[in-house]
Amino acid sequence: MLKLYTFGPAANSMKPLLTVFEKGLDVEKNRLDPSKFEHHTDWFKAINPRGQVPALVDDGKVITESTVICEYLEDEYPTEVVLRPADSYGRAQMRVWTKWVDEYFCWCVSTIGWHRYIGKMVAGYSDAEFEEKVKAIPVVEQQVKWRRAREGFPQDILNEEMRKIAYSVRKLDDHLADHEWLVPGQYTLADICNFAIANGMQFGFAELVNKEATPHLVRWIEQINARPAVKAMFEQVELEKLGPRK
Ligand SMILES: N[C@@H](CCC(=O)N[C@@H](CS)C(=O)NCC(=O)O)C(=O)O
Repeated sequence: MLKLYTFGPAANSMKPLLTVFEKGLDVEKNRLDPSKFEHHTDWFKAINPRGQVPALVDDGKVITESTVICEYLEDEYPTEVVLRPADSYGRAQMRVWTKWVDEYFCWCVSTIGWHRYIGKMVAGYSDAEFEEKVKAIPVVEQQVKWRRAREGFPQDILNEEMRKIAYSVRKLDDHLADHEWLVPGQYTLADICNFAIANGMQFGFAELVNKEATPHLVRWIEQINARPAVKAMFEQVELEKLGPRK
């Protein structure tokens, strides 16, 4: 049976979760608790040496990288629900959007998310306990991010990330003004992967994402939330609770 490791329905973890629900695949879902640093435990690093979610295990084969997992599921598990265009040009358009979310959009939103939430999450640890946890993080850049979240990100970095977020939501809204979905004519992995980052911005970044400033982006977010598979996913995989250690 397929095994999927995630933090629950948010960010990169949401991409394969949505894909699995859209396709109706039978998958064992394993939810890791980031506040317990479960993704940096030896058992999980044996699955993904980078100590990051999501990760998929298919008959002993490990697949990492959220978008790659989604494409793998499409390749290996064809279903009536098809999440990629049939033609090469359509697929190319889809991959420009998935590449953009992986390399640009996800990172600026994620840095602000770390600034707002991860600092609070690790506040309950003493310095010595925190350093012990950081030592178990395999990716140096991630160690830096955990430290910055605890100490507070420099204001110039936060300003630059907010500028990129404002640019990103404008880009999405402008495109969606003329298109129902990101790739014209079909709901695809481009929508799933961008929605995984954009959903919730109407609350967390309400000054940027709202019915007046970005009506088309809000319409697209609502349209995706109304899909039966998306509703089922949210109902079945409750939101990961982030907060100080009890
Ligand atoms: N490029 C990777 C990024 C994975 C990633 O950043 N995962 C986050 C959760 S959204 C994570 O595991 N963060 C915990 C950490 O790095 O310590 C992907 O798309 O799967």
